[in-house]
Amino acid sequence: MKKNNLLRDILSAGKNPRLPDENLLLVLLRKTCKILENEKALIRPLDRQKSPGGLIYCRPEIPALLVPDLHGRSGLLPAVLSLRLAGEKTVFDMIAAGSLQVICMGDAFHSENRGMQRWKSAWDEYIGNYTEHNNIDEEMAENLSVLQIVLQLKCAFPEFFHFLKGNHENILNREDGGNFPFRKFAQESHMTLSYLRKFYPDTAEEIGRYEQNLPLLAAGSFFLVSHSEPRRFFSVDEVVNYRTNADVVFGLTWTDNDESEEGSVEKMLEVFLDSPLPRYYFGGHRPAGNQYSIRAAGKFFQFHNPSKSTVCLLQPDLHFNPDRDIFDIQPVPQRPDHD
Ligand SMILES: [Mn+2]
Repeated sequence: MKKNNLLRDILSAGKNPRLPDENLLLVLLRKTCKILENEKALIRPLDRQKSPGGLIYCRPEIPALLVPDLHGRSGLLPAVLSLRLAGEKTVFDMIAAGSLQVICMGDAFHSENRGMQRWKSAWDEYIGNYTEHNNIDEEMAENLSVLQIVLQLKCAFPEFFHFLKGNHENILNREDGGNFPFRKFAQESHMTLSYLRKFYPDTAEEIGRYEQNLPLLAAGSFFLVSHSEPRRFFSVDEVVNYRTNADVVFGLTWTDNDESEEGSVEKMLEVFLDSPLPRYYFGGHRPAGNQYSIRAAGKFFQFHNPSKSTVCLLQPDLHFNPDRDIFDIQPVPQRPDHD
């Protein structure tokens, strides 16, 4: 797809999320899996089975833009792509030119508080085996639009767009490999899966395959990024071999606030990185303060405010300054919220 058409497509999916065509989604999922299963060892070291491992290296010479948990917010990535950094090119043009990389911190699916009322109404639809399905349709239109945008970006710019696995990347409701079903206002995981089984019968398995191929940890020159704070210290070898180590998947996607073993962040920064600049670790997962929370003795910056569009820009060779580098962008207008 031509770059201009791709951007137009993404902006329109963000503004008006629709249930995508199943065949289109399957083509995108299979293409993305092929990319993820063949990422270069230089940027994604291979595990013992010769599959790309859980660690992805960012390009050290260009800035990295971190995007927190998406949770069905279809307007967030389009707003990121439309952003003009330093009043010049848009993020989309910079990714296309290879002068910027975007790293998403996981959790594409499931509106949370924003969709509380809708989840409650969707529960009745689920009980009725989705003979009625307006509410769940609306929820899934957002989730699948976000997924489609992520897949389109990964296919178009495989080396400049990365999406890390979050705890919500568990479409098949697995209770193994460090995964657990998600439940908040209803049985969100079960409802999502049974919706796909009914209306997109071939899609769930392919999303499952895609999710299992996502990396867990991104490393730049002076920073690390994962969905949640590390539960304990994980070595390079453990992270690379995550496909056969449930503890790593669980420990980098599910850690609650104050559940991280003391010193984990500091030790990982020391072992994974080699930079003269002060090193920092970034994550999302749990809603964090107004703009960001600081944990791990000032070394872990958590930013994820579901009612804001907060991003973080990390420039090479520039000392990280949270008040300058973590900022809100203008969201693209979306359908009205439900609570
Ligand atoms: Mn999460």
